[in-house]
Amino acid sequence: MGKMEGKMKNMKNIEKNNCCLGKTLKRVFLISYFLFLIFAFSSCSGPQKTVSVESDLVVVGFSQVGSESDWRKANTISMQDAFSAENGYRLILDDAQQKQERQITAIRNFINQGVDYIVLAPITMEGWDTVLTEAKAAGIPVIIVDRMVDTDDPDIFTCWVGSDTRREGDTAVQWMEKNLNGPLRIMHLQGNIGSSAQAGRTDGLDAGLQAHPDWELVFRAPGDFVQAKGQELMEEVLEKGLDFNVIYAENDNMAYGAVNALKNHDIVPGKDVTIISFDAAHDALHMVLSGELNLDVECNPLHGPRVRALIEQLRAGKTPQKYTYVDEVYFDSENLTEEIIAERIY
Ligand code: GZL
Repeated sequence: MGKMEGKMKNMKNIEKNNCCLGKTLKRVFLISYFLFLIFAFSSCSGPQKTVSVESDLVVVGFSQVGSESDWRKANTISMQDAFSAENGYRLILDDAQQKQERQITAIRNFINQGVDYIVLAPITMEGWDTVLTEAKAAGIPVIIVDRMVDTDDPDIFTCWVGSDTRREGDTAVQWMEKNLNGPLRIMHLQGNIGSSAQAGRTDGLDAGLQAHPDWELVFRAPGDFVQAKGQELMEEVLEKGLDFNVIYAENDNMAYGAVNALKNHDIVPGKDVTIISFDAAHDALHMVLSGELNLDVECNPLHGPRVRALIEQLRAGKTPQKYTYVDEVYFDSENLTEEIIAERIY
């Protein structure tokens, strides 16, 4: 074989070897690339949730009234924050859209699902004995939050946390006695009829009417704690030409509606007519500062941490206090500042 041929053959051998080497390297690259992809995708899904992680969470079924007001929305957020997965809970939230029958159905669903705890914000006081007895028979503790249930058997629920709405009504009447002179002609916007929130605030006003012969109730109707209904009732009173100088609105959202109607009739809210409200939600407190509302009695919705504390006592085998009332204040132009509003959560 001549030198050239020899060189050519060597060249070919080198080429062949290079070619094999190239194929080998390509194969190694492809295999390692696929191995990389498999690892990457399997690890980026994060820690694999196993059933045991889910089943470690304490399951709380929460039957909520609805989303009718600023208060209710703040209450729901407070419950969701308190019963988060990070805190070791899974919250099943049911919004009853203001219907008791939906709450009763939700509680039965919670029983069938075998939740660990049931929390009920009852839209009205009556009508809970049957379904809460079923929950008790299923061995599921029931915590009542916010409004009260009316029952002959208080053992059908474990404990309650909420506001003393009669005290709220009395606070409003005391403020009226101190700050309003002369005959009062009162227009009364009530919340959900039959709810303990409405009953307490109405009873407070009725006690004031009883004690003051120069206080007259010129109009009373349920606005269901809803802004649109508050405005509608205010329009009705204005169209009837009723003579009033005080509006007693059982929550801020109905007060917002009344203020809108007054403005539509060139009546200056808080000046031409005194406006009393309840809840002390953020927007309402700004209206107290601006003078559109004259008094706002606080009703604190931040029950999430309170209900969680009760459940954690139960989980620790302790017996919580049967009834826990939250402390509340009132706001008017004398005691309210922007700083106070800025510090408040809702
Ligand atoms: C009060 C709560 C009431 C609020 C309203 O405890 O039940 O329901 O005052 C809400 O704003 O709709």
